[in-house]
Amino acid sequence: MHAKTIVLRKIKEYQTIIIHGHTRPDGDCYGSQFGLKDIISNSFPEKNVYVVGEKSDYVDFIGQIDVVKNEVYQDALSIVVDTATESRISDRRYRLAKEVIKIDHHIPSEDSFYADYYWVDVDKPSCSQMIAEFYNTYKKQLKLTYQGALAMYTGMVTDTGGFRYRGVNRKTHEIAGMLLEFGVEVEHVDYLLSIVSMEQIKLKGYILSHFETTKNGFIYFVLTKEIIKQFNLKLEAAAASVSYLAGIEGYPVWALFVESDDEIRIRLRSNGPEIESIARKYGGGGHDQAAGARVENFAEIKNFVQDVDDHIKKYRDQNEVKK
Ligand SMILES: [Mn+2]
Repeated sequence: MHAKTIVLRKIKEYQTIIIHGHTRPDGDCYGSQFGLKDIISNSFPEKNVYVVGEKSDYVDFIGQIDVVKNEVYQDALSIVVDTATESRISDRRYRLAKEVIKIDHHIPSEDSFYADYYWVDVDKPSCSQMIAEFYNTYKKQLKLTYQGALAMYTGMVTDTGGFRYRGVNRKTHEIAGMLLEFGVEVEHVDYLLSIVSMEQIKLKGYILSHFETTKNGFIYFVLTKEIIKQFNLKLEAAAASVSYLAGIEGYPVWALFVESDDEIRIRLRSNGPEIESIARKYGGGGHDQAAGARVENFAEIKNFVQDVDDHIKKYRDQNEVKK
C-alpha cells in the first residue's frame, strides 16, 4: 500500500488531528501545515484540526498558529510535516498523540525515525508539493480552498527558490498549475515574499562588502548578535540573507553563520559539491546542496570553514582527474 493511502486512512480514522512542523518554520513548513489543515478541515468538517508550533513573521499571511491544550492530544493523531529530525520538531507534545505520521522530503538520518507511519520522498523539491499531490490523488474525496492552495503554492515557491532548484520537474509545474486554479495570483505571492525592509537592504549592502572567502572557493559571512541588533533584524529575516552570497563565479559553496544566545546556526548552500555530509558532521543535515548545521562558538567556525575548504578542494581535484 502506498504511504499516501495510509495517510488518508489515518486521517479518516481520527477525530482530532494536530499538525506539527519544525522549529524556525519557513514557507514550506507553513505551506505544508496550513495546506494540510485546509484539506482536512474542508473535507471533513466534523473533525478538529489544529496547526501548532512557532510563529513565522515572514509567511504569516499563510495562516495563524492554534493554541492547543495538552488534553487535546488524547486519542489524537499528530502529523509532522517537513521535519527531518526529531530534535527539530516544534512543540514537543507531538508524542502525546496516540499515533504519529511523518510527511517529509529531507534525507533521513539517525534522528529521523520518530513516527509510527512514514511518507518520505527525497525526490520532491518541497513538502508542500507532496501535500498538494496528496490532495490531487484523492481529489474525488477531498476538498481544498483558496487559502490552502495559497499556502502550498507559497511553500513550493519558497523551497524551490522560485522553481529554480534541482527536483523541480514537469510534475512540480503541473501541481503548481493545479493550485493556481484555486485563484492564487503569482504576482501577489511574489509581492508578499519579496518586499524587503530598509534594514534588510542595508544588511545586504553590509554583507556584500564584508564577506570572507577561502582559497578553494568557500564564501561566507558571520552574522553576529551585534550586527543583528545594529540592523534591527528578526533572526528569521537575517537567516534568509544566505542567498546574497549565492552563485558567485569561483565560489561553489556559500554559507551564513547566524549567532543566537546559545549557538551559532549555519545555513550552508552549494551549486557544486554535495555539502550534506559536512552539515551532518556538525550536528545537522538536509539536502545535497542545501543544508543546515550548528557550532557552539567562534573557534569552531574556523574548523568548519577549513572542512568546507578541504571538501571543495577534493571535489575540484576529482573533477580535474575526470577531465
Ligand atoms: Mn521543505
